[in-house]
Amino acid sequence: MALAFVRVSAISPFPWRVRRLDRGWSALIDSDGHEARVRNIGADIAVGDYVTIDTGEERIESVAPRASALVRRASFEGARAVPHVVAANIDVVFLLQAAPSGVNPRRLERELVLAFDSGARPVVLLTKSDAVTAEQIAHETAVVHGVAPDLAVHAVSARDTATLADLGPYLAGTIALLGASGVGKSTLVNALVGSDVQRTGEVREGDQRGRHTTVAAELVALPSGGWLIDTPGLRAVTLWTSGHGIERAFADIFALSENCRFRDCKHEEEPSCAVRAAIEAGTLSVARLVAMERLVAEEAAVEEEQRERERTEDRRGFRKRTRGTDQN
Ligand SMILES: Nc1nc2c(ncn2[C@@H]2O[C@H](COP(=O)(O)OP(=O)(O)O)[C@@H](O)[C@H]2O)c(=O)[nH]1
Ligand SMILES: [Mg+2]
Ligand SMILES: [Zn+2]
Repeated sequence: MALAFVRVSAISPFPWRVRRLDRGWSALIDSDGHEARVRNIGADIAVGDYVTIDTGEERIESVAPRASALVRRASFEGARAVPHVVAANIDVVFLLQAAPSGVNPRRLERELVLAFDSGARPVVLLTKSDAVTAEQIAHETAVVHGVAPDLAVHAVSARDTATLADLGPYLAGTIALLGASGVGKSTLVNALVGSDVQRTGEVREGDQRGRHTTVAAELVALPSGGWLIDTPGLRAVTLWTSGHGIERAFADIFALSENCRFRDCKHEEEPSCAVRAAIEAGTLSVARLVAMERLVAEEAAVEEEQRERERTEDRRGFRKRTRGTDQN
């Protein structure tokens, strides 16, 4: 393993980094490449967190404030919104789209909102470039720029490592990978790391039933000194409450709506609606507007659930105080 390249500063007040989470346990790694396995008692931690542990190396004592975090909604159980921090302290989010099957603008928009909200920089990778022509790459790049004109786009192939040279500037930091199942995330991780650290679709196809497949996110050390976080099993990317992710991912629509006559224009029946005018002029697609409205609604639902939960917790807190005991 390329442990000698771990970049956590030796003088950091948080010398350990969470490499992976297992049920109730964390696998940690320090700047010297030492590994530790500690309990997660009461600690709210995520892969990528910087932490301190007790001298007995048994449990996590404290967690550094996160510089960035990729957060999605984890659970629909009982209609309760629960956040899931997929990766913490990331610099870049690679959004993978397979060039042969074509960019999925709706998925890209959704992942872009998540990436912008994380605080990290989104970068699009058109994968499996060996399987398409230069014309197809140009076309798919245009599709990406139709979603977000300023995004960096790189065509890469795990089968042609020369294409990976473009990614060099990103590889000193911590990178999270997002993309639909089968786009080539694990194959890319293996190509960048230079060994088969992640299981890929090819392996899985030959699997016998019942054989364990890893589904947990995991920090993988890069020879360049950075880190990659593959996110296997992250099929549905459901939004958590958004900061400005939606505004940034749909900056064109937000800019247009500045010119609607009414500040609270719903872009439906209102007169002098700049958004509908753009749709009629063919400069904005209805699908994109609908996609944005869906994401706005999704985020609003999470926020409403959060408010409801806070109200419930306030009531419980009040009951507790008046009774003086915690009954359950
Ligand atoms: N032609 C080609 N196929 C690729 C490339 N990268 C991945 N694949 C194939 O795509 C499939 C899915 O890859 P995998 O890495 O498991 O995707 P994941 O589900 O996103 O982790 C596998 O059959 C890979 O061999 C590539 O660069 N070129
Ligand atoms: Mg995979
Ligand atoms: Zn409008």
